[in-house]
Amino acid sequence: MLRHDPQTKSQTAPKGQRDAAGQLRALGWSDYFADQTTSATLSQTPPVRITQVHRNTLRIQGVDLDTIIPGLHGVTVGDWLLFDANASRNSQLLRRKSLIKRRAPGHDRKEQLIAANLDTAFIVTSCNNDFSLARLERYVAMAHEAGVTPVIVLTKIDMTREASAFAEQAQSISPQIAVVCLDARSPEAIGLLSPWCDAGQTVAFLGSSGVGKSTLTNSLAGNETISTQDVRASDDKGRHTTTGRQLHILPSGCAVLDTPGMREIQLIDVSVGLEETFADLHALQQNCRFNDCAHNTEPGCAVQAAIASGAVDVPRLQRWLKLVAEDTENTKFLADRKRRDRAKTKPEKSVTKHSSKK
Ligand SMILES: Nc1nc2c(ncn2[C@@H]2O[C@H](COP(=O)(O)OP(=O)(O)OP(=O)(O)O)[C@@H](O)[C@H]2O)c(=O)[nH]1
Ligand SMILES: [Mg+2]
Ligand SMILES: [Zn+2]
Repeated sequence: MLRHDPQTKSQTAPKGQRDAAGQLRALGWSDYFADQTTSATLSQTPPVRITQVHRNTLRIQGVDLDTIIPGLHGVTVGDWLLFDANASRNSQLLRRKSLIKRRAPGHDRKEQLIAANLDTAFIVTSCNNDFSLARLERYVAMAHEAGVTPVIVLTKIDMTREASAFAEQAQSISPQIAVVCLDARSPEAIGLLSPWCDAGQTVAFLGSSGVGKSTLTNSLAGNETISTQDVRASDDKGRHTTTGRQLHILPSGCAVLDTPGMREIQLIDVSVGLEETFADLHALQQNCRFNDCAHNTEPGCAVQAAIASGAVDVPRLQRWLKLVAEDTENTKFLADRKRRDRAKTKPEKSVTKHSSKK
């Protein structure tokens, strides 16, 4: 089994093997994935990570391997496959450590997988017109639901005198979430993000267009290979410069996902993430007299009592109720559609999910 054990490896492993372990670790391989495999499986189907997803193809990277293969259904950037070089469709998807998804834009409310196996989501916004507490809360709920650590990154502090006011607002979402303020172009940015960027970690930059996600990726990579573009001066909106998701494997051994600015993040399947993001309101709700209390005019409503005492921030309550309603509706719609589709058609062949040791 290709387990990660740096000390034993560096003392006992032959050079070739050590290099292989080092390469895998830089791609984000860890015991979590190794424990799903055996030496026999690994020798026939080596682990590869999906580092780019295109319409009909995937880019995969592994030990001494960096290639393009035909697309597979049901996978996303960051996924690990046990790669079958003879028939890539037979590759097996390793169980994910985390998965971030949203409701895709458009009327059919499909689920869109954004990224798998992230450790940290840097939720990026700028200290300007892009800043929106409601949007930050959406991202935080998505990250919590996925089991990914959310970190709020406020960029463009060099263009405002109000950085600390923006930071204070962002911190109001939860005292547990780290809020980092920086100039994405400055060398200091690397140090400020370094607590989350150790070797073997996978981090992603998420946020609207123009907030500095690619600039930060370039800063971490130590070069300027990814294109960036000025935002519109009139309203601070970006120009959707990055168009695809790409996992960059840095020489330091951290995997960094740069993503295109998302115009809309509709929540789906994030009830647990919302409970965690709005833990205070969720706890209060437990004390309402009725289980289905709408926190409106019902007698014995603990939330209304807290509003009366000044303990609850009313706009925050309104945002929470809106997100819970949206999540419930999208999740129900998708579940109903999946049920209808299952009744109508045979499922499309998708990559095999690898769930047990062989
Ligand atoms: N002054 C200043 N400019 C910044 C900062 N961060 C980003 N920029 C600039 O903002 C513009 C947009 O940055 P990008 O990195 O392209 O933004 P993005 O989030 O990748 O945008 P999309 O790829 O469109 O999603 C570029 O001109 C950057 O140089 C910052 O902290 N301070
Ligand atoms: Mg970009
Ligand atoms: Zn209530």
